[in-house]
Amino acid sequence: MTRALAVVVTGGTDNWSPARWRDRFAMRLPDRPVVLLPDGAADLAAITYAAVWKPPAGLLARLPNLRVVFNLGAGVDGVLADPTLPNVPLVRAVSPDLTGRMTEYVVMQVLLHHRRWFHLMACQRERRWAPGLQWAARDLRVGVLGLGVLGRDSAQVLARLGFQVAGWSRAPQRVEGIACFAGRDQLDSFLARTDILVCLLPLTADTRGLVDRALLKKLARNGPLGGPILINAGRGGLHVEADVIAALDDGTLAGASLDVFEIEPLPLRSPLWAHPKVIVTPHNAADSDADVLAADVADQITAFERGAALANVVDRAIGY
Ligand code: NDP
Ligand code: OXD
Repeated sequence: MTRALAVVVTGGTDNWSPARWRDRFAMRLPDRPVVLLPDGAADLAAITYAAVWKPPAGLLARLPNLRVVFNLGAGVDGVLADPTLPNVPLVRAVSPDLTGRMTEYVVMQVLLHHRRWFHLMACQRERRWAPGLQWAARDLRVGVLGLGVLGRDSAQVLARLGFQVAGWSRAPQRVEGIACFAGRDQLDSFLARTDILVCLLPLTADTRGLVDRALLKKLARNGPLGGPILINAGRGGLHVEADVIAALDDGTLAGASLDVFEIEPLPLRSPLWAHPKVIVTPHNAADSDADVLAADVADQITAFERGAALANVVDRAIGY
């Protein structure tokens, strides 16, 4: 058996150009074939590993000797949505590089709202010298939905900056300096003490549509920002976009930073593009780095073939 690696990267340019990923893997795994799929001429029976980003449904099922699927992002909702996904271990991306990038994004967005970026930019456009009131970080309560690899790091860095930080997870957690809430029973208390809601949950059957109008109404309304703020860098399916827009329009939300959307790319017709209270970014809060991930996957393959257990294997029953 040749033990080839298939690279399946769909629909990307720039960072997600398929050839770019194929080249990085070929550099890291010089002793084995690295093939870019779909490729009509490829020997599918020789493929034992697949490194994937948004693989077309049904493609992985055509690899009869597949042993491991490595997802090139942290979120696996797209891969798990394929009903024909072979029953082999699914490994997701976890790396300090990815975590650091997400923490940069979350901290940047929290600071933009905290330091009144919309107000300052409006003043600059109008040549108006109007510093206004600026409160301290300790006056703001940030709540992070999802206290996993990414949420925990963002929460801890925000806490070090002085914000009052809480996190919400499925199972109870202990994170130093963070007020930890868990499960649906504690969700309302978590929301009631939150001025800025950061969403870093995986998209699962349990979390889809969680951030809806009813949830947004439960956020704190007595903070210094004039209303709560939503930052979603998890997945677009976590929020109900029509509810978010309605909440922005009627003042339930004072602002939002959205990196992920129900439909991506965000359709041109979406009012979010030009909404005066919204910062839109194109699902690049934390890009996967091809050099870092190719090295991580190559290391995992080497260790796996020596008999070691794979790290960061997804629990398919719970969906993350
Ligand atoms: P993890 O799996 O490490 O953490 C997930 C967290 O969510 C855990 O704390 C988990 O709880 C919690 N959670 C899951 N389901 C529930 C639930 N039903 N109720 C309460 N809490 C729940 O994931 P990561 O931190 O690595 O990544 C999070 C997500 O970020 C990814 O799934 C992906 O969608 C998104 N992402 C977005 C990127 C972007 O560029 N926009 C880049 C990278 C990731 P528990 O601790 O109890 O298990
Ligand atoms: C990821 C992502 O899941 O980029 O890593 O969204």
